[in-house]
Formats: sequence, structure tokens, C-alpha cells
Amino acid sequence: MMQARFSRWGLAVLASLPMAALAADAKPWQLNMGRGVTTSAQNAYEAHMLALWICVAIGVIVFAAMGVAMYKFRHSRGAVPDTTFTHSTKLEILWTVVPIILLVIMAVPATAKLVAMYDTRESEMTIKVTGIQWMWKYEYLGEGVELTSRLDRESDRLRQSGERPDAAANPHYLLEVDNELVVPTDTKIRFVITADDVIHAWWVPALGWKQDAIPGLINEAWTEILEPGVYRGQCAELCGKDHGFMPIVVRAVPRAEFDTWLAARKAEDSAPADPSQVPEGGDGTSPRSVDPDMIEDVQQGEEPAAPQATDAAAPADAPSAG
Ligand SMILES: [Cu+2]
Repeated sequence: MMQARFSRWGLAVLASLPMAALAADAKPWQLNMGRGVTTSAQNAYEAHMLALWICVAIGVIVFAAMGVAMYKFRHSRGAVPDTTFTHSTKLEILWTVVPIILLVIMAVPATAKLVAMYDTRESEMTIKVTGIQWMWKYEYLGEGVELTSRLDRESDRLRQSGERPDAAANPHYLLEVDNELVVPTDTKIRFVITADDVIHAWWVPALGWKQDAIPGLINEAWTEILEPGVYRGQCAELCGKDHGFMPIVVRAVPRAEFDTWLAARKAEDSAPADPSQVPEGGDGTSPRSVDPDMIEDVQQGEEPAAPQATDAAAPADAPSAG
């Protein structure tokens, strides 16, 4: 029993070590933080590992010294306390200087990384993120493309059905959306983040940062995703009763694929809307005014989102990069 438990722990530790570094999303039994897929995330990971190993070294030295002292100078061996020892200037200097050196070793790279994290200059494109109870709106500024992203219908159905979700059948339960945020890899993307109603926070752990979305304020962040993939996150600010049901899904694709997607999206948005073509049940991309889900929301007392403007007619909010 004990052995089984230890081997389970051992396996978990083994599994977490190399995999945590590679995996973007948290895995069951993952013990360490993930390495992430952006420079910011990897910087945070490195700062964390440096601090972790310094802590490990201090822990080993301190507990080893305590162990030796307790064993070697035990009462049964006739040890007598040195009651005359009250002060040692040498020791005081040592235990002040050593921590200062350790703090400087950690603070210098951490500060440089923090400064880099907030430098949104020379970004190649800008995406505006708006938190709305309880969904996200994404606008590709200067491109005239926008989309709303909300909890996928299956997760929504499951959470309200009382059924017990199953990790095998619904691996992304509450972490799936109808419209993913598609972004190019190897591109410095600036995010401007705000909210329509209450404070939300846009957080995708693999990108390495979390930014508050505050009504009336614009917060900035940037990312440059190094590996194509799907990265998941959630709203990280308690924003109301459905706070737990506004996930984020970022799909990073190579630049060429992104350009194709954007062009298709533009063509789709500029096509005249035909209400009769809106599929039964709504797919989240349909105009909100005829989306049955919105009607459902209103019936449940939720505030519907503003109707989506036809992108072709909407003026571009801002130039693409600052
Ligand atoms: Cu929220």
C-alpha cells in the first residue's frame, strides 16, 4: 500500500519533470510550473527555477547543519551548552552578506525580464480584448475583423444538465470555446485589454502573463508565441456568477496559415448577412440579434452582448501597431 503510494508519487514526479517543461497546458499530477510557449513565459520559468534551486540549496544546508548539530552534540553524549557564546560579528556579517548576494543574483535577471515583459514596442499587430459578462470579444485592429468567444455549447449543456463530466469524454470541459482566438506564431502581438461591464482578467498560463481587463481603462501586454498549438486559459478575476464559464482558447498557427485564415474571415464578414442563413441553434459567429442563445440568455436574466457590427462597415479602431 505504502509502496504503491510511493511509486505513484515517483511516477508523478518523473512524469512532471521533462513533460512540465514541454507541455503548454497543465497536466494531471503536474508538480512544477510549465515552461510556456513564449519568451515571457520561459523567462518566468527560468526565474522560478533559479529561485527554486537556491531555496533547495539553502534547505539542504540548513537541515543538514541542524541534523549534524542534533546528532553530534546530543545530551546523552555529554554535550554541555556553551552559555558564554552570545555574539559573533563575523557570523553576523556572513549571514547578512550571503542573503544579499543571493537576492542580487535573483533580482538582476528578474528585473531585466520584467522590463522586457512590459515593452510592447515594435509589435507587428494589435488585438483588442474586451471582457464581457461572460465572454470575450477579440478585435484584430486595423483589419476590420472581430469575433466573440464564449463557452462551447457542449460544456454549457453539460454544466447545466447535472451530468457528471468525464475527463475522457470531455477532456476540455469548461475550457473550450465556440470561436478560438487565432494568432500567428513568431510574431510580436500587442494586446490592448479592457472590459465592458466589470473587471475581468485575461489569462493564458502558457503565454506567461495575466492582465486585468478593467472598464474604462486600457491595459497593454504582448506575446510572441514560439510554437504552434492550442493554449487554454480562463478569466482570472471574479466577475460574476458565470466567472468560471468564460474560458479562453488561443490557437497559434504559422504566419502563412494565419494570413489565409484572416483573409477568409474578412471575406466572410464582408459578405452580406442573410438572417435566413443563420443555422439552427446559433454557432456564435451568427449576428447576435438572431442568435437563439442570446434570447435564451435574456430569458435567464443575463445581459446580452451588443449586436456585432458588420465588419466591412465598421471603421478600423486604430492602426495595427504602436
Ligand atoms: Cu470574467
